[in-house]
Parts: sequence; structure tokens; C-alpha cells
Amino acid sequence: MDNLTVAEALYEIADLLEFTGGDPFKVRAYRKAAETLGLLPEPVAQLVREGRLTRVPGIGKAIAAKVTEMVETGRIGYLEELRQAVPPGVLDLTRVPGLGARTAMLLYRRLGVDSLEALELAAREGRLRDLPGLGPRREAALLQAVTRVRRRPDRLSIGVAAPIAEAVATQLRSHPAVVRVAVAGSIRRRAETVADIDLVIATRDPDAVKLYLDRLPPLPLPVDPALVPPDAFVVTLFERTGSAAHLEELARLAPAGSLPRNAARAAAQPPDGGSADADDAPVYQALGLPYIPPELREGRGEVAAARSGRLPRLIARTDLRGDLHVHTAASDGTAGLAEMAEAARALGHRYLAVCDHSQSLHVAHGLSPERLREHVAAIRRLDQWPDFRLLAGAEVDILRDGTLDYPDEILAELDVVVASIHSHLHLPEAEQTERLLRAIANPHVDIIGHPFGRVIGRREPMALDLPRILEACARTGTALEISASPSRLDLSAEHARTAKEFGVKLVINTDAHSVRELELLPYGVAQARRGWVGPEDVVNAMDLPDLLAWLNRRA
Ligand code: DGT
Ligand code: CA
Ligand code: ZN
Repeated sequence: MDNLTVAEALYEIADLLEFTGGDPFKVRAYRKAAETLGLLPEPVAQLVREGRLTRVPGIGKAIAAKVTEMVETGRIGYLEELRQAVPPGVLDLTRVPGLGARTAMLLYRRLGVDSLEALELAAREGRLRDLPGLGPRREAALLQAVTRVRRRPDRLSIGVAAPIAEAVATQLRSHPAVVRVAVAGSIRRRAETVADIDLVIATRDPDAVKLYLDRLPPLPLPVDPALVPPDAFVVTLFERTGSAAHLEELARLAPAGSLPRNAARAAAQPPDGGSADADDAPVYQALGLPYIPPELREGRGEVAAARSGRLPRLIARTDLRGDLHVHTAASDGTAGLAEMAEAARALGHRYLAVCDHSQSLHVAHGLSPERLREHVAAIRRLDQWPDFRLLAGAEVDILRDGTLDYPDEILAELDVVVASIHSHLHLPEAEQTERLLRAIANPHVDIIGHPFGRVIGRREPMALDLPRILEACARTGTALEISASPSRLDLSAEHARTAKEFGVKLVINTDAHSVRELELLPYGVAQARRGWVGPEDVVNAMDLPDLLAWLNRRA
């Protein structure tokens, strides 16, 4: 019984409890316990055996009893009772925006609606409108929403997929028949979205591993395992990492007579241990090429660059010294100022710029000039660390005409100004470009936040004349943000690469709205690496003195 399976069962209890209108505290307790177990480095079965389960924070007597039952009997009676009450398809209904658990249960009990298909059919046939609290307008809205959900492309954000893939890989590593495991495919390349979890698993007993994989709890995306003997691990990892375009580029450009598989077979003895990141380095060595990091393997000239020794030195997480765009509870963040600052320090940051929203963004509780001044004063009072600098900033809205949401004299008091577009996202290209150019021309603006305003899978990028934007940024020394938030990853990798070619500075920011989100920087780093970006291109790879000089570049 592995931790992931137990955690999954607890999550399911929480979901089902919530669904049936159970006590919210209980729901939260189950969820918290599931989260804790999912991250536990120790096998939960061992904790049960040694009677140490209730010593794990967040696991009380009641939950410990369920976990013990699960470990000892492979099932939880309580969970099975809950399942009786709510079929899985009914849970699915809440994937429809605007449809909560209460309505889902109502639809199930009154109309027998137990799947998205059944919901769509019932809405089309006009059977929803007579239910209490629904009516024809709500019916029409639900019909539209359910059709959209059913059509949703089934690619998942890297931010969701990568942690799941790592968790599955970690579980597999403790399986006795497994020699080595690596995540391959688009997740290893850190693509923005992925279709499945490609795993390469070295084993001498593939049947045992297959059996284990079949028993994995349901995941939100399919697992595509390659089960191979240990001596084929390295070359399979290379092949399954792809991309297909990269492999084609290699086949075309690699020196004749050294096709990957033959060369790699010869060279690739399974190393024990070693850097997880360079597992398939022997393949490139065998091809007489420098190592090409997975983020570059997209068939965009990386093989030619490798052959002629022109591969760029890529930015790494360890190059980053801080984060220049985060929010606090003063606007729409969840954590207080001190909490965010301490969390950033704990991550090893040397500086953090607090950039809460400006006044026009009412939905985000944007700060009036007066509140901003108080906020800045609070930031300055708090900023007393010897090894860490808290910078006072704002994420100022770029208004429709390209002017900014604070007057210049206010902006002049700030250490860092991030200017972002949050409204009128559908202006024609010429107008949108002029709007952004005007903001870039403002000497107080240091950074353009999430420049294209896209939200992956939900909101298309704005229409912008990129070369004109880049030319203006290069001329004024304005940096463009690469938002590390997996739902944005804006700039895209391609745009980041073009920006670098224009000599534009980039900055990798989390746009964190919580302490947790401060940890999202690696996604931004991966996006930058996919854009061939090096530390010399990145503002927050600078040490504090250099950063301060850069922020004062126009003074
Ligand atoms: P995805 O799954 O759509 O997010 O993207 P990938 O790159 O993970 O694609 P996937 O899962 O279909 O295949 C994993 C790797 O296997 C891929 O990156 C390279 C290799 N592969 C798959 N199909 C082909 C192919 O048609 N030709 C070659 N040379 N390699 C392939
Ligand atoms: Ca894949
Ligand atoms: Zn922001």
C-alpha cells in the first residue's frame, strides 16, 4: 500500500463529503491529511506498523483509523458508503463552471443526471428549467458551459502535470522490481501543456511493474510507461524525451554513421546515481555533441548550434536572486507583507519587490494613492534585514489610452514599477501596440508584466506588434516579464528568444498571490531556458547592488 493510493482515498472522502454537504472542517481535515501523506517521504504502512501515524501533523485519531484500515485491508468502509451515495459521473458535473455540488446532487436525485453527457442532453431537452432554483436562463448558461467543458482540449498545464509525474516516479522508485525511473516526453522538456506522463522505467520484471501501474489511482492524465531492461534505460530516456522534431533534426544533422540508437547503445552503460538532469548525456557524448538540455529539444536549430559550439549558456534556478513581482493581502494576495517577505527570505531570495495592484483594478482591491503611500511606508519600516532587501513597488495598470493608473510623482517614490494590462484585451493590434508603447516610454516603468495577457487554454494572447515592442524596450531599457505562473508563462518561449535577440532584458517573476506561489519560479526558469535565455539576459539574476543600479538606470 503506497502513500499515493492512501492519499487518493482520503482526497476522495473529502470530495464526497463536500459533495454531500458534510462539515467543512471535516472536509478540510481530510484534504490536509491527504496532502500531507502524499508528500511524506516515509511509507505510510511503516508508520501504521510502528503506531506513529497520529504523530504526523494533521492526522488525528479518526483519520488515522481510516488510514490503518486502508493499509491493513486495502479498503475503507466509510469511503465505500460515500461512493454509494454519489456515483463518479455526478462528481464530474462540477467541472462545469457555475455548477456546484448542491446543484449536481439535485440534478442526480431528480433527473438521474450522472454524467456530463447526460447533463448536456437534459439541458438540450429543456428538462433543467423546472427544477427549483434553475429556470430557462440558467439552463441555457449551463448548456453552453457543459458543451465547452466537453470540448476542452485534454492537455494539462505543466504546473499540474509535473508534480503528479514526479509523485508517480517517486512511488515507483520504491517498488522492488524497479531499477531506475525517469520522467520523459514533454514534461521533461517543460512544455507549457502536456498530453500524458511519459515514464521510462528500467526493470527486469516488467509484468510486476505493469501490475503496479494498473493499480495506480485515477490520475487526471494518462501514463505512458516504457518498460525496458536496465541497459536500454539511457537510450530510451533520450528517445522518449523527444521531441519528435528534435530527433528528426538529429537524424538529419548528426555525423553520418552515428545514428542515435547504435551510438548510444554502445556508450550508454547505466550510470548509478548521477545528476537526474543529465541522465541521457552519454547519448550526446556518443554522437560527438555537447549535451543538449531537454528544454532546447524542440527542433529549432539546437542541433546545428550544438554542432558549431554555439549552444547558449542557459539560465538556472540557482542564478536567480529574487522575485520582482508579488502581491500581498493589501490588494488581492492572501498573505501579509511580513509573511511574504519571510517566505521569500526562507527561499534564499536576496530581494523581493512587493507590487500590489493599482486603484483601477477594483476586483483586485487595487490601492488608492493614499493606501499605496501607507503600504510603501510599511514596507520601508519592515525592511530591516541585513541579508535581504524588501523593495517597494506597484503593479500599475496600463489604462486604455496607454497612460498609467498612478501619476508620475507617485511612481517616482517606488523602487520598482511593473506596468500591466488587465483590461481592454481585445483592442486591434495597432491600438494595443500604441497603448503598450506609451507605457514603455514612461521613464518610471521598469517592467512590463505578463506582456501578452494570455491565460493558457482560457484567454488568447493580445494582438501586439512584437518587433516594435521589443525595439522600444531595447531603446528605453524596459524589461519584459516572463511570468512563472504555470497558467500564464507569458512571454512564451519563442517570444523570449526573440526578445533576447533584440537585446531586451527579461525578468522571471512569480506574480505570487500567496506564500505557496513564491515557489513557482522554476516554471519561469524552464520557460526562459526554452527561450534560449541566459543569466546575462535576466534582471533578477543580478545581485542586489547591480539590481539597484539597474533600477536607477535613468536617474
Ligand atoms: P505531448 O505528449 O503531446 O505533450 O508531447 P510529447 O513530446 O511528450 O509526445 P509523446 O508523448 O507523443 O511522445 C513522447 C516522445 O516519444 C516524443 O517526444 C518523441 C517520441 N516520439 C513519439 N512519436 C514519435 C514519432 O513519430 N517520431 C519520433 N522520432 N519520435 C516520436
Ligand atoms: Ca507525452
Ligand atoms: Zn501581478
